[in-house]
Amino acid sequence: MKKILFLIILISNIAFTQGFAQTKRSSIPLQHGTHRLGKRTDAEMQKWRQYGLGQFIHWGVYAIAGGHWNGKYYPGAAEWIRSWKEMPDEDYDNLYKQFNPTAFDAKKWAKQAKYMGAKYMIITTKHHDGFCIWPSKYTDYTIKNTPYQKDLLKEIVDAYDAEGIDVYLYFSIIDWHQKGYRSALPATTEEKAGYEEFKQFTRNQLIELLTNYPTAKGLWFDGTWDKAWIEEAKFTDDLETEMRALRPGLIIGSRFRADENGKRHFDSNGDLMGDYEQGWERDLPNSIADVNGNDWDCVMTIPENQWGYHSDWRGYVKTSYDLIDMLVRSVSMDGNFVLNFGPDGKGNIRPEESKIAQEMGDWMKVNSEAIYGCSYTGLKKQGWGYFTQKDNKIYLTVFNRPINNMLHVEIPKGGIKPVKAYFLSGNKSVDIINAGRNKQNNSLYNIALPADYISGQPFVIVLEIEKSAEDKDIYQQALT
Ligand code: JFZ
Repeated sequence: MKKILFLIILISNIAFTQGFAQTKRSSIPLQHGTHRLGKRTDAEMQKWRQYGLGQFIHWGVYAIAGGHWNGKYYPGAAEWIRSWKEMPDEDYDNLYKQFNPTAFDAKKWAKQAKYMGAKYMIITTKHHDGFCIWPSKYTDYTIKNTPYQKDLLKEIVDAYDAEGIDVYLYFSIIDWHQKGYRSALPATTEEKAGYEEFKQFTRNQLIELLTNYPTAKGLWFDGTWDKAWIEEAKFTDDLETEMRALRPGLIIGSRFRADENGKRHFDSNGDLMGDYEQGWERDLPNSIADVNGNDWDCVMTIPENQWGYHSDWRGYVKTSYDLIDMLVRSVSMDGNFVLNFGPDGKGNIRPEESKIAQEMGDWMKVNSEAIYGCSYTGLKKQGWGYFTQKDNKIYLTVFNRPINNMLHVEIPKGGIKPVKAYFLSGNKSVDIINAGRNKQNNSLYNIALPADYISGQPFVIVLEIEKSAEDKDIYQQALT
């Protein structure tokens, strides 16, 4: 009897937890939907969640053109220049013969990224143009056939590994150089055969990358919006299974494949496909509600829409404080923030980017405790900045200092209570003023900044908390 009772409890517990994870799942039966419901809990993904800050690097032969051809300025994103009418395909496809990045120093890049505070990096192994920065044996259009010859990818992976920065491989499914590649469904028998070859080629390259660069932690896919690729739900699903079997722990975002109904990122049941949401591109969620409890990262450019090297940045160029704001904002909503760099054709990181890396690193040196391993607090967002949290410490990163020097904090009743507050830098303590309760009986506090405190940059106040029992002395709740 006891055993049966135990079993009933066990089963209902499982049903409850599974049911919880499945609340969003409707009953559409899918063969090629998500492989998993709910968040990954393994060590690799836990580590991913702690990164906070990452670096993206877009580097390829487009860096030689640098957003210009025949003296003309290309207004698009530099890495797309091959698609510009002013740039003949033939000219572009011969650029690799000049690719000789003599100033390239992977260790220097990795050291700079380390100083900036990046915990992971994403490198373009092959962008839409099809040029491979590793000596792929499946095509001649690679670094091996440039004057440089050496394996750039290996140099980069080794250098970042040495700095303890996890490497992720960007891979574009779009490949303008590959004969069989099509963006829309192939019509003729010949085209169909060509596309089959292209699929095999793509699979071979991915297996090659995973085999030859075994320390890479994951793949960052791009160019998967083509109709032709979307229609390949079975092939892409099988390929995902194969890659994951080859490399347990591998991390792949939601931008790899579509389900059998052509749904991308989220399958027909609304469930996330892949390990984290990969749709925040030069864009951030407004509030925690927008991320639906999923893991996510935001990839961001310093200028407007330039990923590869463009020698002439026009329009607004973000400052390090703009970017630090986005970083803290991302972490405050359980996301990672990834900042893009586009080195030039010689392998130099441009001065504007180096300056940003330096300034962000200077800030991180003092304040990274409010970033690494931190997560969403559940507290109501306030106008002065962002909350992040790790264990019993809540970090208040202040971007907009209130005119009355009071940092307002609202704590839901019966959960936690503040114990002390102090500056993260220098530990100087600050007063916590009890500001009563609001209509919902939440506790209100004002953290009082010293009026004579001056800071030229965003700063962090630590608020230590402890668990508090349900309050007995609450006022009668207002009736509405
Ligand atoms: C893609 C590429 O075309 C671009 O060159 C760059 O590599 C970037 C990181 O990725 O561009 C995109 C892809 C997706 C979106 C926007 C631009 N999106 O989902 O909004």
